[in-house]
Amino acid sequence: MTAIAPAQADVAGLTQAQQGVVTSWSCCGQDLFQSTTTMEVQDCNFNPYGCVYGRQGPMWRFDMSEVPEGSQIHAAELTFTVGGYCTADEVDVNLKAISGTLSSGMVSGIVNSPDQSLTMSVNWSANTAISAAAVQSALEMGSLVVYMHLDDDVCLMGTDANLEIDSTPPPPVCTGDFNGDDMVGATDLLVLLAVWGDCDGCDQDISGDGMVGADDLLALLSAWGQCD
Ligand SMILES: [Ca+2]
Ligand SMILES: [Ca+2]
Repeated sequence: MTAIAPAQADVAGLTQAQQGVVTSWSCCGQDLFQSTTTMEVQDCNFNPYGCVYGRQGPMWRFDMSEVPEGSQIHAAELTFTVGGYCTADEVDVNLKAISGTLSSGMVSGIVNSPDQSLTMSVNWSANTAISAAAVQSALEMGSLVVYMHLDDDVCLMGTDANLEIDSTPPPPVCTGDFNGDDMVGATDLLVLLAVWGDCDGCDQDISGDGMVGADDLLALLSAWGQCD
């Protein structure tokens, strides 16, 4: 008797899909997100109302599309590296799951109602565990946004963020097993034949061409028997 191997956990770094600077105080411009690859300080401090650098912070969007749909997130770790000496003892970090592309219109939601908010000590670099639940909901939404609220501009220069997650992919799907009995057999064949023809989005459309036909029948027959 063969023991069933446990599902392998994958540890992977996520890709930064967007990065930029947020200005979220009214005297520097309301809730503005500006994409930048350099994380340079904007000229907010020249504002006649006396705004200072601390009214800005970097924001990143991490794309979850590399993680298979249906994966279980076990743990996640956020790491910051700082380009120059960071004189801020602590930074506030907000995390929020979003769908679509990060824009100025999303900033106030990320600032005011994050999925998770935490405080980190930052000096050159820092890392912390973050909520697996927040990352799980990001997997469903498409992206996780990380917002770092700074007290000091020095931290902003060259700041970078990395997100590493530990997840287990969903169990493999057994092609052609439509009734879920862990084998491909006569019942599945009848299910397929019953929806023969145009069938957009059907499970029985194995080839994904919008119809159930000969290609799907061949795929079912080639998977005939016990599922792997
Ligand atoms: Ca079956
Ligand atoms: Ca088909």
